Amino acid sequence: MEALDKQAIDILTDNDRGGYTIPTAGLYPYQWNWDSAFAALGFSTFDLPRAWQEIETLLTAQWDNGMVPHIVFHQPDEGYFPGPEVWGGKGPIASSGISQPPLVATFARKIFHRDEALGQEKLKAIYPALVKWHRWYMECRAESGVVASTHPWESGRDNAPDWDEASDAIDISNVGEYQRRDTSHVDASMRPTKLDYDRYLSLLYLGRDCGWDEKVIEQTSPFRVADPSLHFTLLRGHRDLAEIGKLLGEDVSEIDGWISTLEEGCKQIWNSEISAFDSVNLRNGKFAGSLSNASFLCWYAGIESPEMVGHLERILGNGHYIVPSYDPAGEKYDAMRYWRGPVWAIMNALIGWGLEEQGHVTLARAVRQQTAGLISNYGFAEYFNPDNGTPAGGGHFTWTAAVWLSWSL
Ligand code: 9WN
Repeated sequence: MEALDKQAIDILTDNDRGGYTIPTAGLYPYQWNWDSAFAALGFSTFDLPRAWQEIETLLTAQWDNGMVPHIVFHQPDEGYFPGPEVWGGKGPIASSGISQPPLVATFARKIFHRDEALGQEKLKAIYPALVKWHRWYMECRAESGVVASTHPWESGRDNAPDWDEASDAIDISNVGEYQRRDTSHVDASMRPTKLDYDRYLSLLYLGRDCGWDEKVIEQTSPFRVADPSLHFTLLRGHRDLAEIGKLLGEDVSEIDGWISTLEEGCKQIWNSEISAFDSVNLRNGKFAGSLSNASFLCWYAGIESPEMVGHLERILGNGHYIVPSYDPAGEKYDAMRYWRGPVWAIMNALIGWGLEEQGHVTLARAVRQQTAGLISNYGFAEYFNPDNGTPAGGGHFTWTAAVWLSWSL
């Protein structure tokens, strides 16, 4: 295990670009939002000041309206598309125009416990930015009481089956020619399709062309999908933010109100037809019918569900590595294609922590052991095939290394 610890530390160090960490060289040459939360957690196991710096750097990209972007383009790089000029972000640093699952408050609280004196000082400094970001989520994404994704990239689960039905409404006639870069780094069979990318770009242009005006986006975008990854991570994030606020002697009544709203909102993403948490298209009320790894983030959010326990036991019993990003029994299951099947160590970490906190000790142990087994047998890959463990996507991957180092935090 010591050799793997060293390898994981080397990955974080190699991917460090000075104050921020890239997910992996080539494929993802910028700072990504939820990747950085994991990077910070990983760094906190061997370099605490660097861990805080990762979060601080991310927050320097915060927009005036409170949004913390999903990609921060610190230095130009030809290897990624769409880059800063395509996005036309409105923040103090070149960035994308959407956010990503808000893990930072939760992870900052974990990092705080490694040195509470340093932690208290750091939390005090970042608390206002975190409150502003979470308020932006409540005002610009949670108008229905449930947290909506305005772009598949915002949820962090780009080509999940969750978006299929809702994406049919996206007009791609304005998209034109463009040159993808991802498929020059990774085999196209493991990535989203051309149609997926056309749709991603159409939504991007819609946001950019209205100057990222959230009201216009809410009123005109064909795509607004309430999604368990954003809903559960924000609910969990609010809980940790409230604890941070109390620690700092702040009035947290506004945050408590957000928690109640989102607890109530969980009912809206419960699909009784499949007895699971699911995504729902807010434009027509249709459920996606997708049991995904985000469905299993309920425990991370402090929400109990015997039915979800049942699903996880079934998938485990069928001999798959857990937790696949889409139900292997589902008709859209694709074991190597990104968020349509593969296992992601980061999602496993969130799910495993949630299970443990809610007292599902045996399942938590199974998720943890399988994740550790996948990494030790197949390396620090971006994701893994649930049928046989084959590593897929990018390698030398920051958040997979971070999961390896920080699971016990
Ligand atoms: C778009 C960096 C990111 C992750 C996402 C993952 C993938 C980007 C892409 O890589 O998305 O944001 O270009 O494919 O889906 O969760 O944050 O690792």
